[in-house]
Amino acid sequence: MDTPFTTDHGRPIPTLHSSLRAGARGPVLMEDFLLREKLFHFDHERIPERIVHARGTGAHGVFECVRAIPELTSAGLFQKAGTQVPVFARFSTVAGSQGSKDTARDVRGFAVKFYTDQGNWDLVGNNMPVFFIQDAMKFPDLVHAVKPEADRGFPQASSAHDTFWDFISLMPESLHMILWVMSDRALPRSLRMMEGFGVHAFRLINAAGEAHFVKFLWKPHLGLQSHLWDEAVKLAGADPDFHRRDLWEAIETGDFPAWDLAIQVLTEAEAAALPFDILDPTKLIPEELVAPITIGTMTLNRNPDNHFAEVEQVAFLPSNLLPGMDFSDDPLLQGRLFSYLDTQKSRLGTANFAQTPINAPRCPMRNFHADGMMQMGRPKGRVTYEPNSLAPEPEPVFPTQPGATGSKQRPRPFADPLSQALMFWRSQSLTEQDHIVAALVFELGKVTLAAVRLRMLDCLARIDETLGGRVAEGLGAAAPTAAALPPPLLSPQLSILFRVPPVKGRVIGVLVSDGAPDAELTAVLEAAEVEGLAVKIIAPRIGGVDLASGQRLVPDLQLDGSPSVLFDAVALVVSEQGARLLAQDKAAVDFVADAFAHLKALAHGPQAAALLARAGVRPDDFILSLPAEAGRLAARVSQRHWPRNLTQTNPERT
Ligand code: HDE
Repeated sequence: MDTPFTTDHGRPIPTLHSSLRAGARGPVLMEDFLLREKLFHFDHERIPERIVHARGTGAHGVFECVRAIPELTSAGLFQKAGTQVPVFARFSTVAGSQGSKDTARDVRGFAVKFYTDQGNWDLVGNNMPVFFIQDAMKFPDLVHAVKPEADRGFPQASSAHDTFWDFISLMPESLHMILWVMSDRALPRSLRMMEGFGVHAFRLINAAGEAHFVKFLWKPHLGLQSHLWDEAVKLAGADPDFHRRDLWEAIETGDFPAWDLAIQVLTEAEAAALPFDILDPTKLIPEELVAPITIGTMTLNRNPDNHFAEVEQVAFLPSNLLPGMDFSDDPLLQGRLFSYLDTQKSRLGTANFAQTPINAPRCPMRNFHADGMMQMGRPKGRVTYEPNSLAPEPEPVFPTQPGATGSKQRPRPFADPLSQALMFWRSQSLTEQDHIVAALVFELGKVTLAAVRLRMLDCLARIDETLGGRVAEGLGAAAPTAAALPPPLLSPQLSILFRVPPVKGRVIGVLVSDGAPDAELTAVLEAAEVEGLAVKIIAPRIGGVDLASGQRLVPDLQLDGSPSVLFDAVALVVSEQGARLLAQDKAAVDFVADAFAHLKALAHGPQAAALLARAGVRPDDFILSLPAEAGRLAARVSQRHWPRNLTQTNPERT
């Protein structure tokens, strides 16, 4: 760097390693303003973390309108296909604090700031289409219930504890969301492989002033994929930063993640004909009822320069809409409209937070807001009021559309909390149902208050007796009974396993040893290249191994600290002697045994027999041989071999 070090005020200074002292062993002098400035700044480095969504990561990118919708909205962004605007996206977990793990069972925040020439549009959504509650009044209660319990300060980043389930068991409206959170959607394989949802109904207004209800959906180009619970738990230890690293590395290597933005559009009459209230954020509109229309694509292509300045300081406001968009009267959304402004002031410390570079609009901004702490602008002129006769009036650009407002009241919750919970449950594959049951058994097993457990079982049985019965069985409790609900609409789109995801963006982990056959390695590398997959080479020592040809191979990772949960599929490229040695190495045996237990595709040459035997690997369709079946390994990298799942055949369980 050419720029010399300076004080915060620009005075050049040398790099300093010691303070100014009265003699070599004497006290530090108060005159040492350089020490004072350095410590002063350090002592003030922290700002309050977000109350929820504290742990996040983000990236810059571009959004392109791919389908103009002037018939629906007058927003400039959607007038012409091909219009591009910069975006910043932040993904987060909800419950944990900033230093918690990435792979917690949790909802993921999916917030996008679009910097348009009509100002910033913030679409502040989640990776699930519904929410726990219907009314902002209950939000502090929900968050207090899921956060560490007030007296003991734990558990961190976990809903598996008494207060959460106590609250949930008394809130029937939360049951639909609970099934989502207990499903594999709460364990995304990658932030790049999850959907996003605006959750609330919004309104789009066209130039003629006509309004439509709209729901926003993000669809990942890499498809939907999830971790197994056991992987998520192990990853929390092996790499608590798994998701942020995955996103960072994908962008660094030019493998830019992308999502389509789609809308579900309804006229007010169509919305009124839905079997539930469109203003109810605990309900989704099945894609089978209203097909999503793709209107744009977001590509994330640049990592932040500075995590604090960008990811920490980005301040989303659901109230940031474009002209041609409007809120609905969803009471949860209404509550968010003022809550986020409060949060930003308390986190960023000043009403001028919108002037920070990550938050500032990229279009001209003009109003008569004046002064305040940390004012960065220097507006010119003597006029900061209106009406005035000394400076031109600003044009009104954001006429508010009339909503469907009624008389003032505190109404009862939206009706029917159960039928969409049943739709979600019945639309899952058997494997996914197993996972939901296992998650509920795990979480409720952590609940120490028997009355809460029973109340929760009762809630589950009211959704579906089989669901309640299976969870009761897992807990060793009596099966609850309840009246059956009418059969629901089935929505296969709600199942992750309904579709086979594409293979792009996945990683093969190749465990190598000394004397490993070059041909096997080449076969894996070539197959990966054909499919556009990343490959990580793992060796017992980071210094490398000598292949059979004598060529030195330096790995990406050392075996200790690189368990197979980091990869989507694995290959064992080892010599016979290497396999025998690795069979004595716990990390290697776990590497193979975990890949097998996590139902992954695994390819190996004949020399790997000793290691396979030690790890308990049995042949099946996803155990492939090298070099011949390297292509099949690559083709199966985004899938799991569910029939291998022991829980389905374990006689103790059936
Ligand atoms: Fe938030 N929410 N929220 N929320 N939310 C925050 O705002 C709040 C809700 C969501 O990456 C906070 O800037 C209330 C629904 C995301 O910076 C806070 C209510 C949905 C993020 C806040 C809700 C969300 C937040 C904390 C009920 C999905 C992270 C820091 C009325 C549609 C944004 C901050 C980021 C963050 C309040 C409900 C999503 C405390 C009062 C529903 C993705 O202001």
